[in-house]
Amino acid sequence: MSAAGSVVAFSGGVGGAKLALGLDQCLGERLLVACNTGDDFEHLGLTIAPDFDTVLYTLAGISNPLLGWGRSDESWAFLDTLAGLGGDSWFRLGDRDLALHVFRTERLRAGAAPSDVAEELRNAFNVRARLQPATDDRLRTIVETDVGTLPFQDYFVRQRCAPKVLSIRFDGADAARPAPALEAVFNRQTPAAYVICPSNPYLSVAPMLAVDGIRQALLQRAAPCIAVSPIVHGQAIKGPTAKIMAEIGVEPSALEVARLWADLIDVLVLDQSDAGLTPAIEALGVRVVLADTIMRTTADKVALARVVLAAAGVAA
Ligand code: FO1
Repeated sequence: MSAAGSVVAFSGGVGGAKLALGLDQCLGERLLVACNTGDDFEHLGLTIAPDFDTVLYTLAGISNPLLGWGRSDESWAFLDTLAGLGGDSWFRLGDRDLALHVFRTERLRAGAAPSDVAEELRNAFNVRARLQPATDDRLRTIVETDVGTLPFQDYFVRQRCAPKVLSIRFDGADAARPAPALEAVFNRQTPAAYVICPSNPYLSVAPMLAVDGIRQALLQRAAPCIAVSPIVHGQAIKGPTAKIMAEIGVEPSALEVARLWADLIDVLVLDQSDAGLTPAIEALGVRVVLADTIMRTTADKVALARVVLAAAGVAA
């Protein structure tokens, strides 16, 4: 990837992947997407990296349009058969998706690094942008809840985010380093911009920012960092962001997102419907750009990506 005009985007799963797709259409190989690995887990003997896979399938044009995660054109013979045997079927692995998990698990077992496997998958699926796990080191999101300590997928999928969140921690983050491709961009090249995609700030972005090398890169950035608020008019576009914010005692609003990231970002892209928050956010030293941030179509995703790139002064 040439450094000139390159953009590093940070993404969680479904919401972040939508903007990543828009950025990919604008930038192609000038884009490097760092994917959250806090959701990764071992299940049925397989290593599963849901946010990476969601971004991969989305950029490859084969994501499940209804679910946002998993593949389109999916069949469920494996899962149905497993359920019939009394096996664990709460985490829905489709037949085609399963092949990817088997491939990744085998490659890791053979000694490949997660970021090498990511590159192999990106090539296999003909994705133009570079996709990388935020870190090759083990990092796991753990949710302390009113029903006990839950690994992320137990909280998110098995218990459908129903337990009340008390706190969230990222096991392994202290020792984790950015994936090598990210470190190279941070240290040897200067990207033209950083982008924080509209992903859950607490569950999807925070695990990446908990990696010191990533947080420091943003704190000491020589290029603008543009975030898109995942909160629109007090509601999460998708998922439990607003519920979690209420549970940990902060008001679900884009203003809180700006407070959380004030020292890491230069611009917060807000939905038009949140225009009233502009003065309070700009008082934090964060410039506001208003846009239509709800992305339904590919055209919406590209349009929002163009707004983000314009805010960063990057040619699309
Ligand atoms: N999310 C669900 O809500 N239910 C599932 O059964 C589920 C299965 C699944 C399988 C593969 C994959 O890559 C992702 C999957 N997800 C599922 C999404 C996953 O839990 C993500 O961690 C969340 O969407 C948060 O980004």
